[in-house]
Amino acid sequence: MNAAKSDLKLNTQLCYGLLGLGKTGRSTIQWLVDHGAAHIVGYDSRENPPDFDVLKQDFPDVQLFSGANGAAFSSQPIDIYIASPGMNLLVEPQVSWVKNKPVWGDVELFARHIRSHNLDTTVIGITGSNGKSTVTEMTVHLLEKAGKSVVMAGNIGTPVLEIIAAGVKVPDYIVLELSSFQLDTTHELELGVATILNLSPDHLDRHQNYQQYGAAKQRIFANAEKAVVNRDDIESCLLTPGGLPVVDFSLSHSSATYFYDEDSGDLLRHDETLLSADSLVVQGKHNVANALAALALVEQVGVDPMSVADGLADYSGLEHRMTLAAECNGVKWINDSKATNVGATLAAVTGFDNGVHLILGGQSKGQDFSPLIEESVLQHCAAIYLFGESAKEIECLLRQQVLEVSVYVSDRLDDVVKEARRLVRRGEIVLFSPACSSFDQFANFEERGRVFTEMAKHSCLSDEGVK
Ligand code: UMA
Ligand code: ADP
Repeated sequence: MNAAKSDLKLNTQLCYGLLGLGKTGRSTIQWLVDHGAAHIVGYDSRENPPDFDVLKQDFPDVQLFSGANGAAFSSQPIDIYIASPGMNLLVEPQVSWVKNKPVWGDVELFARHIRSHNLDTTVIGITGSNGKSTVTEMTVHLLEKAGKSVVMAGNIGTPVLEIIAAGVKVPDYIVLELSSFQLDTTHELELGVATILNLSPDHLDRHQNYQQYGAAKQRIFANAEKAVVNRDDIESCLLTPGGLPVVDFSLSHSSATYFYDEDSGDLLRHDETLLSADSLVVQGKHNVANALAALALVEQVGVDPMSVADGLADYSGLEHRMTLAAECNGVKWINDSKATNVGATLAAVTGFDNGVHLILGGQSKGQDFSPLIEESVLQHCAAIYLFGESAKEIECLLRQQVLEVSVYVSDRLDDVVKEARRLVRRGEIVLFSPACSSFDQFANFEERGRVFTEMAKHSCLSDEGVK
């Protein structure tokens, strides 16, 4: 049941305790200050969080603590904690601090503001294990094509409070990409339409178990008016509550409203052709599913999909997701560094026929890698290269069976790239789709993708290597 509007107004007399002082923490402090909060304190578990000095200078009235100064922070008279998504609330000392206290995220402040101020906008919420950013951008693209004003925010990169800052015009639509971490601390978000695009294991180092991860995602429907459902993904389908008006999409079930007809190569709404899959710039079947999802989402918020569908042909995709890094001597080098879980890598590998030289590795996040070594996946691969923290674990799994693919292991990405260059043959593909997060060796997946792209280009500049 929704809280009364009057209860959703910011209580400026309370003490707000911010957990995490990254992008989200900073934008939350700014927003709370702008809206008259009298008492704000903040903490980051990192000894020296990025731009800490600048933050202190910009907000001299906000008490900020970091690293070992947690005890001083937690002794403040905090009424409500506002947690950044990167802050793990299941470990000490955070778990003790927040016990018996309300915990919100920036999305909760956003939701309360929209409702208590009756802002005239429709909010669309997108979550899922993979495809969130792509579907978020595609949805924005379609709404813009329909002539609407639209802004996107959330996990895609812009903290949600920045888009409702004082003086910023409220758009017709707000498209939010929401992570499980953000949903975990969100309670009152009203959405015109919500979707869980798919569900596969991810972030199991941060959620108690897979069920809790799914439960976090399911919170997206708490106050949603409508839903979009992926008919091909039983797990996310099961998380969608009955009783919501649903539009579904599928790559394999022609009974779904939005369907990809493999015979004709067209994306359909029932029997009507919307556009041809060939006209999409973004590659792979999973991106056809993403396009269907975006079309279903805009239909659910009152836009005629027929009149805007061809707009998807201009959508060129995000970097580090199945991006062509280099091409030479008949070999394509693909950068899919954003594949930070097994589900994303499965979609990438199985999207090719065969001859894939697959590079995997990084931080495991507690994942089970066994789906990657199924015969149905390995049949697409010519060789597998493993690097980084999880290399040994994946290697041990692979070596449990008789392999027809060669396996090469090194701690270092440059070593495995050199080996791939030596082994790859004309007509084959080098696919960098690591299935792991990047933090063991890189600042983030973007840096990892840039490093791989440089290595791929360098390999191409050299004459030797590809036969
Ligand atoms: N951290 C600490 N101690 C703290 C706070 C953070 O060590 O006290 C670490 C975290 O473990 C993390 C980093 O600092 O490694 C940043 O965490 P944060 O919560 O401060 O991050 P922000 O800079 O505020 O960015 C967050 C989202 N980050 C995370 O969820 C980790 C961004 O999603 C999001 O774009 C941004 O808010 C705006 O909403 C990034 C992300 O990696 C892209 N998301 C994960 C994913 O997509 O897999 C969920
Ligand atoms: P997210 O924001 O959920 O991480 P992205 O659109 O950034 O999703 O894509 C992340 C990774 O998942 C990329 O490797 C991409 O190729 C892959 N991917 C994108 N859409 C899907 C999908 N529908 N199913 C499986 N993998 C996908």
